[in-house]
Amino acid sequence: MKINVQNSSIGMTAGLVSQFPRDNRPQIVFSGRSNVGKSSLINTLLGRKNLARVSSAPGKTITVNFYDIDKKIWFVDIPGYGYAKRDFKDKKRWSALTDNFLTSPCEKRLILQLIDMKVGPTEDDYMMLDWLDESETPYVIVATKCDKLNKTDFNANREELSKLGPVIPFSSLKGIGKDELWKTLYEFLEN
Ligand SMILES: Nc1nc2c(ncn2[C@@H]2O[C@H](COP(=O)(O)OP(=O)(O)OP(=O)(O)O)[C@@H](O)[C@H]2O)c(=O)[nH]1
Ligand SMILES: [Mg+2]
Repeated sequence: MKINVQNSSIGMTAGLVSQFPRDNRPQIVFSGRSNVGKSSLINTLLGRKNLARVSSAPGKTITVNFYDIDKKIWFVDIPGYGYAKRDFKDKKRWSALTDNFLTSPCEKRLILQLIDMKVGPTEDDYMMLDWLDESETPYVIVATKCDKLNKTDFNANREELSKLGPVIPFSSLKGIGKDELWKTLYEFLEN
């Protein structure tokens, strides 16, 4: 598969299950707590400045955003979890929408589980990883904002995270990890 990332656009912004696309395109899903760097990661992978909105107000939107990548795959930005200021009603809406998405049928779906490399895994991250293990959904851990760590902490935290699954350190700020992540995505898509 050859993907022309230049040919990408916002495909669908789904606030309701009925708005999810029903086709058999492979999906690359970006999951993680609010503010972990999901939108920045999507923009960096696509070499775009602002396709995915980088927010100054975290956790605002509760939609599943589908980015159409060269009419071949979907990049799926699911709403971030663990946003403290969200009220009960919004938390319910969040879990209903994301549960429905993650359990919706798809022939080929890889979850990129984003974990802030400096903060380390949160309770919510562990819950998500447990769910991924139990449901046998393939995933790769992307350790975001890796530019914030010195070499010693970088190595120590990579080691810790690798106990949870395959890890790719990433920095949208510095462009670190972009090639390695694309390589992993191609391997997934071609197998
Ligand atoms: N130092 C550093 N900061 C980053 C990096 N990636 C993102 N950020 C910053 O982290 C903040 C959140 O980034 P977003 O990409 O909007 O994160 P998000 O997970 O999409 O956030 P929500 O959609 O609001 O949940 C922004 O202030 C970014 O500038 C990175 O690689 N390094
Ligand atoms: Mg975002």
